[in-house]
Amino acid sequence: QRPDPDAAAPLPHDASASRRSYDVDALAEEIVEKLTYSIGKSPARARKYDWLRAVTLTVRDRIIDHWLEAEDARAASGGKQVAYLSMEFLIGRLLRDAINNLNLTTQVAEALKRYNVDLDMIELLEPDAALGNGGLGRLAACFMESMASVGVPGFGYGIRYVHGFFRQEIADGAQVELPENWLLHGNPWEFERRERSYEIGFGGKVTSVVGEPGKPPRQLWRPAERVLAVAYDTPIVGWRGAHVNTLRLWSAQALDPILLDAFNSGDHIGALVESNKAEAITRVLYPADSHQAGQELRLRQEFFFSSASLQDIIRRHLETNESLSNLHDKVSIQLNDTHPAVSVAELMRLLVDVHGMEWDEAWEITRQTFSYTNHTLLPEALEHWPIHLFERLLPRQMQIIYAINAAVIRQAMESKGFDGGRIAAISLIDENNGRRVRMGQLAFVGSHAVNGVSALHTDLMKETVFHALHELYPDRIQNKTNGVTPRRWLMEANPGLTSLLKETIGEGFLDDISKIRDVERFATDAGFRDRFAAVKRENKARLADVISERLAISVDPDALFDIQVKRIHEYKRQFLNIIEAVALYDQIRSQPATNWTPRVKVFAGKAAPSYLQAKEIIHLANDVARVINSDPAVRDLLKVVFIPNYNVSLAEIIMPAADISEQISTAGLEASGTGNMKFALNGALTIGTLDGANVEMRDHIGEENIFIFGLTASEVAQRRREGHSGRSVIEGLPLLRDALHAISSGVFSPDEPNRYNGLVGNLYNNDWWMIAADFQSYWDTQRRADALWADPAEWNRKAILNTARMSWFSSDRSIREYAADIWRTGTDA
Ligand code: NBY
Repeated sequence: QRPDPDAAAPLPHDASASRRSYDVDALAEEIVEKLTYSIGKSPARARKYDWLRAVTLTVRDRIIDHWLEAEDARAASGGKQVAYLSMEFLIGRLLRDAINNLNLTTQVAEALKRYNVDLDMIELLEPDAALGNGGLGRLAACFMESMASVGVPGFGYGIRYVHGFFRQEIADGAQVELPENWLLHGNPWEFERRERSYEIGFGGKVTSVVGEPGKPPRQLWRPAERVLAVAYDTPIVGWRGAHVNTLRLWSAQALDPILLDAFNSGDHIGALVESNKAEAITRVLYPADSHQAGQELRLRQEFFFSSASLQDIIRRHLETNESLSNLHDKVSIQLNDTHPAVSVAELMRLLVDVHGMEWDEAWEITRQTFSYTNHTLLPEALEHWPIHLFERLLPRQMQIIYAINAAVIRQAMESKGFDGGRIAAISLIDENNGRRVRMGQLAFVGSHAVNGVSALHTDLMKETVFHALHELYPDRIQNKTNGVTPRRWLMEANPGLTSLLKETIGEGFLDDISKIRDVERFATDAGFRDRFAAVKRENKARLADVISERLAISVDPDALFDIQVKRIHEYKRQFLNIIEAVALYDQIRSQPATNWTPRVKVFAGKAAPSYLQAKEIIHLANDVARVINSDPAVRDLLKVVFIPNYNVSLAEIIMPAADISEQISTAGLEASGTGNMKFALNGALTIGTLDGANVEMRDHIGEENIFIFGLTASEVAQRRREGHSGRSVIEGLPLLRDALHAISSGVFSPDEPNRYNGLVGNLYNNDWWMIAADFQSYWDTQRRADALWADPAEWNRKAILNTARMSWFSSDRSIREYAADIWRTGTDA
């Protein structure tokens, strides 16, 4: 028998001996070495993708040095670590991020130039890692980068989907979903860790085993099905290479890849059934961001990655600790929404059933270890699973949930005198809708801290969804306003602005983004304002090129770029924006003599494939675009553009190119928003409602530098209570009425005049999202923006103040707050 290489004591890592050089000669030499010996191509024969791979491997080596050091330092210190459990990590491309954070941009570009290869071109070949739907997944990616930058030792745990978020095409105006295939050319960033694999069970039975005298019987779960979770690790490097954390994604494999008995007896297909079923678990990302899929495969995904991550956390803990009784001192597990909430029950099972801990101690440790972030209050998005499905798939976890529920209810009755309605409100079981497990309640009671993602959202959590639980545990809910990483969303996405800032205020803001505020005093400096405007103009020209290449529509970079990019949802109100475009179109045609501001309205975003209204909104945007863009009467004063396949890489081009950022959700419904932050940091002025983080942005930027309109969250709630309907509003507003009439009478859909009857009818009949209610206020605010646009000095002054005052919305700040208030781990600063 050969020795097991993993069983050997780890060799000490001598950093200085293996540290790779950062100079251009060494880089150039090594890129060719990778090309030759890792890829098997000579520079003369290498194709673009070969260069990408060679550069990636060369950069990766430099990260690995830091990575191994970080691992050693971490193991030696025995300090507390964070495990960020998220079903989604919407990373995008990694090469530019890695090169930038290692400060290697000029050297790598120079090295490649020696072979006549352009770094910018190479970077564009990398596929986006689109392992997420939208804001929630992108937040997880920003948080990973910020943890590595501020020095929180963190592990991200998630799923290695073979197919990420679908690719969107627009055919005849409508969304078409195509499979995404990011692993097609292999993934040079990941390391398969065979030695880190765990068995995950499903189904089967639970039996009671009589224990020692005086001890309760032990429960033994015998799953009917078992699959293997195999780890794939990706290093995430922080700013200036200071720290490298690990993103560990799980892939599902069958324990027996082939059933030999079946195969040998001639059943070649049947021999593969099991492996197909196992591998299906990590095959594809669910593309819905606002309603629960409710399918068995989804629950399998949730349990699969939760159990694998917990088993891994426990194994790592026991490598350096005697027992699990100090688990909560050594690890903090953050649940990114309720998708990993089954972890609460699974950790209890592992502690009690597998590691023999007493229930009460296990419960204390579980609660001290977990914390939970809520990202939505929309009722249709709250996760709940039918009991029969849960019980069939996870029988032991179901028992544990009942036991937790009984204990929580008992405590609520004894300590706070809860009864009837309030017991029903806190119960982990929803008895009203065919008995379901409520994952929000489970995550809440299993955590020591629960947070919302903006101040307003956190207040609303206390008042609405978690009202009763907040009464029971008044200290548990806290706020952690979201943030975005300034490395990706300023330095990498907007190199022009970054250089201008460096020249103007020095390089300090690169290490400490709060120093960006120093640029405030240049807001009134005409010379600086012109240079700031010139950078914006260049970024707009770059976006105009993309629009021209992809859509063959020409737009003028000197027009006002008014941009709304995000998932398509009724509550985000892209419809309101489109109606405004139609109303403006009417006005331009009927009042040709007015001095209209030339505008380009840009839309992008994906609809969940089963969300029909959202798909109609996409169709409408495309129909309206086609008609307006081809009407000579508009004389290029208005263009409407829907850019297909919105993703992280496209966002990096769009965010720096906006003059206006549309953040117009129905107040009370957007938990935070993060696109709002990316736009404002890059000097766009926001038109927004008092929703999510817009409220705090107004406080930081100053109310005179942001366009706020519309009903507040409490006014929306009030109107809904009163039974608001759109009809009377619409009938009193000819501008709105005529625009809606145009839409519903087929002006934009002559091939199918009734196409938008449903969409428009909803506004008349109930106007749930307050589109009619907010229309006039929105219209007026857009015209105020037009007026300001006529004064470029004033517009640019405000834009500069936006950039100068957005630093608080860095995800570094968010992460420091999590580290201090929830995780109680250290940071560098
Ligand atoms: O999380 C978003 C919020 O809408 C946004 O306001 C916030 O800024 C952001 C980060 O906190 N929520 C979100 O993106 N949600 C999802 O993507 C999502 C994905 C899957 C499911 C539900 C929601 N699901 O149930 O499968």
